[in-house]
Amino acid sequence: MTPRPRKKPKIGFDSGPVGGWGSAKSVGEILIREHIPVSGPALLSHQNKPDGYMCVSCAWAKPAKPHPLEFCENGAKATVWETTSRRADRAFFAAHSLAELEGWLDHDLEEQGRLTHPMRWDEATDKYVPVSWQSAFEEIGRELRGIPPEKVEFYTSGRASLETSYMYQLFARIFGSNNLPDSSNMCHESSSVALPESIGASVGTAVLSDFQNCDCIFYLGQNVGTSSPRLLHDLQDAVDRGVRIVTFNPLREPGLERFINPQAPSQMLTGKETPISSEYYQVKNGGDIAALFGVCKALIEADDALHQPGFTRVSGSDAEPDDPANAAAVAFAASMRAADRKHVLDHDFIAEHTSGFEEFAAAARSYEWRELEQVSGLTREQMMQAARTYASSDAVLMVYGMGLTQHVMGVQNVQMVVNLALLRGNIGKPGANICAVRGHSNVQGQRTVGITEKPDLAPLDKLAELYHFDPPRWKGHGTVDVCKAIREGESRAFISLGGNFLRAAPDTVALEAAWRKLRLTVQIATKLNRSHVIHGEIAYLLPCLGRLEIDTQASGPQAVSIESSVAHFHGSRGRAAPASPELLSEPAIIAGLAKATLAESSVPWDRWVADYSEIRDAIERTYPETFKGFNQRLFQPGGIPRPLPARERRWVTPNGKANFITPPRLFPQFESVEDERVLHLTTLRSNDQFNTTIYGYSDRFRGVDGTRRVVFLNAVDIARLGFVDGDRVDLSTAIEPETKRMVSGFRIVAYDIPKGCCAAYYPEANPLFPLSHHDEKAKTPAYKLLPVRLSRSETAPLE
Ligand SMILES: Nc1nc2c(c(=O)[nH]1)N[C@H]1C(S)=C(S)[C@@H](COP(=O)(O)OP(=O)(O)OC[C@H]3O[C@@H](n4cnc5c(=O)[nH]c(N)nc54)[C@H](O)[C@@H]3O)O[C@H]1N2
Ligand SMILES: Nc1nc2c(c(=O)[nH]1)N[C@H]1C(S)=C(S)[C@@H](COP(=O)(O)OP(=O)(O)OC[C@H]3O[C@@H](n4cnc5c(=O)[nH]c(N)nc54)[C@H](O)[C@@H]3O)O[C@H]1N2
Ligand SMILES: [Mo]
Repeated sequence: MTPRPRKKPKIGFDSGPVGGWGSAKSVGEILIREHIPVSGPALLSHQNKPDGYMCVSCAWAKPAKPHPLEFCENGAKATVWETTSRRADRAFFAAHSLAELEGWLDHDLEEQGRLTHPMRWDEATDKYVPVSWQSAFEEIGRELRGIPPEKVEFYTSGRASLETSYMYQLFARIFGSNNLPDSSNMCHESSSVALPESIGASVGTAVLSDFQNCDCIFYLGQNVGTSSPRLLHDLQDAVDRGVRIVTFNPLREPGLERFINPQAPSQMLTGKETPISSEYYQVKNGGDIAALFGVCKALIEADDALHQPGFTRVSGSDAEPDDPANAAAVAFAASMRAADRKHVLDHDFIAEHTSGFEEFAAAARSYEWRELEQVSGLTREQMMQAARTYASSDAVLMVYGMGLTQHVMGVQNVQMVVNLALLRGNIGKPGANICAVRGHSNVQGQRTVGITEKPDLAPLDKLAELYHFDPPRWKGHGTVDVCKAIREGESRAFISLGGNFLRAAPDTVALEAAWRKLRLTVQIATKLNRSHVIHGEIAYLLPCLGRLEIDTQASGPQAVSIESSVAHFHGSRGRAAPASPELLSEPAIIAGLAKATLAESSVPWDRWVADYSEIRDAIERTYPETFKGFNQRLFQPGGIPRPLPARERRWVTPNGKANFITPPRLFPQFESVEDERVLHLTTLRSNDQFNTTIYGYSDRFRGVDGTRRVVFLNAVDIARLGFVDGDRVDLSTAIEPETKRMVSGFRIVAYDIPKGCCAAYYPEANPLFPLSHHDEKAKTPAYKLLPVRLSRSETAPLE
């Protein structure tokens, strides 16, 4: 099937609330478009149920007592996308050369449907041609044996199960490589670096019941309506209990404003909306450290005032007694006293559990409000108001997503959230915890079973003991290191367990050029994407079963498992018929590759594939405490909770304390910062995509239909820069001037976004991001803040 013609773009319409009839209609449309048989909707009734399958979209918690239909619009789309009746089969590949497919858009490639046969690229015809699994494994094994292990990359995207991921890391390590980059390197790596330093936990500490026990939620940089819509139910229930939701986001995201539950008939019929955020602070892109410092400053200074006789003055540097803002802080302190609160801060908690408070408090006091206002884009009164709400709440939950992690100062963003929580003991008590909303449905779990490039995070001694080999001890490549190694010609082979690395990673143009020089690319995938169309000298495309499909092995139908965003493990049993009889499961493919590659190993690969409960036993042997009773408890309603010491206020940090960590500055240092024509770009997901999988062109929440080549700008900036709404512009990177990075033909859309900021969709904007533009410590690409310039476009519209 050649790409379908597209509708004319429509921009600027009002979508109505998130959920509601718009959501129901959108699910109906995709069911029809993907030719889903009538059994499709029946399949959905098993989604996220204790005995069913775990959704392949986001990682949000699966409740013990699910709703009759425990899925959302985007979960339904993901299910439909995987169970489509369309096929990218032998006939499709016989009809299209890869040179031709290179000209296709992301949507058009995946829209061809499920891959059906193992394929090898044929140089003579420039086409993928069918091969047998056996010959594929043999040639890949032969090639890998000829390449030094440190030059082979074993990438994973966060969907593969715990069982598959455990086998994959074991294969890589027995082969001799710690090059185990993961999509997590582009996602929550900032949390994985920040949280251990701050509270001795590698993941968030929140569980589902915290949403029932909190009285306030701080909600930062996460787009719930699109990225984890089922979490809206928990927010809606919280709002109904009177919980206040304080949101920090540069864009006014409809999902954070109002919601109609599409599964509640009374709400659908009456149109009754629940307002979500009670306070909405449109912080500038990258302004969160300053905003949170403002909130902390207000709290600390009010607390200082409470401890002064008569408290007439706050202690901040710019707070004079007759300053009206000093009066506000004093009034804040007075209101705390009137409410019978002796302190604004929880001094007992700080003394018993934390370290670093004095340094942090001194930094907060010393910032001038003017500077905090300028960097955050918020007013002093807004930061004071957020502080008052915070101080008058007893259990505050901190929820955040990519808006905080994908930054040059992403680790410090996360640590600022923890600092704020620590001021009032808001960690490790019911309703008060840190909730890092994860992306992919098993991205958190992959790390839990050893997918990591950092040898100190993998149980290497245990693996050595169980499997009698000497695991590599050197530090492997994360995502940014891989891109660098490929560009420098150091990597020779890239094995990809899911994902669309070329489109997901930064600096697309340079990476695509270097990618073609790889000796070997092996893609284990369900659907065709650009990382398959561009390829190495020897290239394989290995199609696998999806999680929704029935996976029958020698011992019968198999189940797999995943870890949710709130650190619970869940079993998952596929229910749909496989897309093709030629497909192998991911564990079978990993075993096939391992057996063909490794001269010898004591791993019983075939036994594991015959019965996945044996892999789970092996996981339990490797991590006895975390996975205690794994097989027995696999389908326990609500999942198996993972032990997290920080939840019990046991801090597994070097000093045994929860640490206040003071960011060295408020904002990254960019050379271009003084140039008024430079805007700060953030990149977004539309409501009609899952990462680089573009379901369609309708981002109805933001009123954009029929195109993705848009740049959202404040109306004042549009006029200031001499443009009008609807103009076509080119965007170019305003740092690292030696290489010109540009994307062209983007349409300006006036939007409610702070002045000086702009936003565009990912992955279309990825060519703009230099590889070096990443978090200083975690190396997470800084996709949420890039200085750019806009110029009038000479390019014809490329929708
Ligand atoms: N439907 C759907 N669901 C998904 C995905 C998908 O693509 N589609 N992807 C999955 C994956 S892998 C992930 S990681 C998650 C991603 O889910 P999210 O964490 O929600 O990530 P994004 O959608 O990239 O953007 C998050 C929000 O951050 C805001 N933001 C941007 N810059 C800043 C900033 O500087 N400060 C603050 N405070 N906010 C900012 C944006 O306006 C946006 O609302 O979703 C998962 N779920
Ligand atoms: N500018 C910018 N760039 C970003 C981001 C951003 O916010 N802004 N976000 C980053 C983040 S958080 C992430 S996680 C990445 C992810 O980005 P992607 O690499 O796009 O992640 P996936 O959704 O895993 O990849 C989609 C592909 O996975 C394959 N697939 C689907 N299901 C399965 C399966 O069951 N098994 C296997 N083996 N393959 C399957 C399909 O072939 C599909 O084409 O992008 C990152 N890139
Ligand atoms: Mo992600």
